[in-house]
Amino acid sequence: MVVLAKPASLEQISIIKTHTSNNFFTGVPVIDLSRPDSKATMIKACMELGFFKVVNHGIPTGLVSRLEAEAVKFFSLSQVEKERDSGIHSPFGYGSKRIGSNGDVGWLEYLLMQTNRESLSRTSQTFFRANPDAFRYETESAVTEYLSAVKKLACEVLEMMAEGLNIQPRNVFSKLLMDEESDSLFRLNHYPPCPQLQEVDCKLTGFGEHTDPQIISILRVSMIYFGGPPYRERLAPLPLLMGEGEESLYKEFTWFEYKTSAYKTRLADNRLGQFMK
Ligand code: GA4
Repeated sequence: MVVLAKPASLEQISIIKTHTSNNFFTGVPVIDLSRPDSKATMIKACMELGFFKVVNHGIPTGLVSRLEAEAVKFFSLSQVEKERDSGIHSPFGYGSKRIGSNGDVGWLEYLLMQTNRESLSRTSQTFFRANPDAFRYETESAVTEYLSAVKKLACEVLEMMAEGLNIQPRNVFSKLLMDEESDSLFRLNHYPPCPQLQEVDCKLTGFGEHTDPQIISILRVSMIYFGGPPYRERLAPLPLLMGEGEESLYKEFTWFEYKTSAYKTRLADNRLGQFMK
């Protein structure tokens, strides 16, 4: 059976409505990892907002610029070249406008890769192919070196969180990313201008409103490392963090069960709803 998909159109994409900040929101908290109070400020940011920016994180800017340059080189290729083997490793590799298979669309193009060693080399072939053979190594080393640095940072942040919450052992969260079977992903997004909307001075959301289900998402510019647990891992509140007699609001489920059900729905859907007790 051959199914002809309708091309993604502009009407399907959500338009940004800029929020005017209210008196309570004073901006995204900045955590300076070189400061002795960074653990405490991080916990405060997690409790109040669940979102923060880290500075003095130790990822060399040279590493970020190298990978950005490789990404720019890839996205400047012709459409035919970029789409050469799209679909082979779906949903990984190159994609344009369509995010997932449930109708989410955005004004962006992207490269999506799995970060485990063997899967990385499989799911990043399109990216590496952007270069003539002799230079492929450049792209490959830019990706692997960046990923190893960002994973180290993700683990450091997760260990600071565990310590700040007095959870033992301190690698309770980071060991999930260190696990050989960690289901982590890497996404490189490119947001091209949208001429039709520029004419009417309207901004477009490159990527629709959504919630990432993984343990941690580390974003620079738009190169996102999604640190996820292994499939078999059960997701439940840590008993240590529950009050006496307090019960989880959700039924127990594994990361595999959650992911399988979530990825059948759209980005803005309430994906936890069906796991409520
Ligand atoms: C994985 C990482 C992010 O959480 C996400 C996910 C998105 C979704 O939740 O709908 C995707 C998934 C993620 C990978 C492939 C596509 C898109 C579901 C899916 C089947 C928000 C993203 O950027 O890609």
